[in-house]
Amino acid sequence: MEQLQALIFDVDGTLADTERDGHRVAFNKAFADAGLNWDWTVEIYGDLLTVTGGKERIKYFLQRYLPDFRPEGEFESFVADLHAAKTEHYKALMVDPGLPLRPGVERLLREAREAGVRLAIATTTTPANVTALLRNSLAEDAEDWFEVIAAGDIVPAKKPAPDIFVWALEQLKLPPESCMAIEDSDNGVKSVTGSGIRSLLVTVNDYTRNQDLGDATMVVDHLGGKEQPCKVLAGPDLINGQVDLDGLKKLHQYAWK
Ligand code: XBP
Ligand code: MG
Repeated sequence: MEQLQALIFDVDGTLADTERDGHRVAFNKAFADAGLNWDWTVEIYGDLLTVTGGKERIKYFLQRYLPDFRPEGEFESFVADLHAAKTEHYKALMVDPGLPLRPGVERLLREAREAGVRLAIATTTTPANVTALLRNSLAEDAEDWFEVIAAGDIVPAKKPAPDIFVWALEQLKLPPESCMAIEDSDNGVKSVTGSGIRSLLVTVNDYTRNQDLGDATMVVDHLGGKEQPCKVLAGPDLINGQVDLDGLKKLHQYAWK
């Protein structure tokens, strides 16, 4: 049985609840700047989240909601430019007003660091967005906490494809048996499972709590803490109100028994 050597975190929806009040707002600001009367409401955005990747999400939106739309210039550069503008807005939102990390995230990251458990990120979002979130919501040097930051277009296929987790494992030089993934969504669960990682903790949020998270080892509402105990929504109840390193080590054994 391999010991737990590394935790690989998803970002959006896992480290922080970035979608509704972060990415969605940034997209709408970029649309307004471009003179487009597109409004991604909280509800529409919930549908659009079935597609990961901001550029891919814009294309999905057009195909599904505005199939006759034709930009003036070349389509791919129109999407790329719109997405680049959105990223600038997102980075600004991470500074003002900023977004808090989800309950228990900082506590668990600090505990893992102190115990020498290696940390990595595997996310579909643009690398600059990861930097903005980590620096403004965790610590100025928080990027250095993660040995590997696997993000965005670094791989050809985004979640639910396994590419981003496979790439993170390759950079860590670790087998799937030594790692646990922490995710928030069905696309993330499929990506993790496809990479061969079987230890999978899911922390749901408003957009993902009703998704099919079948292959997760355990599902919780958040990582919890003394003041804000978490609830186990599926899987073995190996924690007492908060997800800590001891609980994750038990979960890892359970996943690979
Ligand atoms: C979530 C995503 C990203 C973000 C938007 O990534 O699918 O596309 O919604 O970010 P994850 P970009 O849950 O894997 O962290 O616009 O930069 O893609
Ligand atoms: Mg996510």
